[in-house]
Amino acid sequence: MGVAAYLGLGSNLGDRLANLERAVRLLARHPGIRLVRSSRVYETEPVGGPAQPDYLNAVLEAETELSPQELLRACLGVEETMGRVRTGRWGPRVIDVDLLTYDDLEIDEPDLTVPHPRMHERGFVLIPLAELDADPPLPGGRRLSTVRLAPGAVTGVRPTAPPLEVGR
Ligand code: GSY
Repeated sequence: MGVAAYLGLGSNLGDRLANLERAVRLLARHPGIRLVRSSRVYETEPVGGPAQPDYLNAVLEAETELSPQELLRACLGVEETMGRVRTGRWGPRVIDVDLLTYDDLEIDEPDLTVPHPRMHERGFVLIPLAELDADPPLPGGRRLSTVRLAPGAVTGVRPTAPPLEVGR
């Protein structure tokens, strides 16, 4: 029995749904990762950065034997395999694979902060995550019931496709 982790997926370039599906296949192929469930797929207005296309976002529940650092490397490996070009921190991308939570651990290292430090401000993370977990780990021990979202953070988040097939 591994540790439960949530991963955030996002894409706003090319065939966005195909990109999410490919990321799922690549993650599922990793021997230390078992994908348990996916949220539905949401079309979401971009948050931050330059004018850019709308995203598709989803959240995956995983069970893993990997350490948080190994799981992060696996996520970055998927981005690399899919040819993500880093056009700046907030720019458009073929795929983004974020490690959102790892068990109930709070990690604050130069390359890894868990829970993801901005996840509680982002409707495109919280709405799909809430489908999978009514009380997920959030930064600083916050509870979902006390989170205040910015105006528009939720209205820009629309369900558009069923959960990604995780192959169980
Ligand atoms: O943090 C992931 C990349 N990203 C996203 C995203 O995935 N969805 C939306 N709606 N806006 C975003 N801005 C950035 S950066």
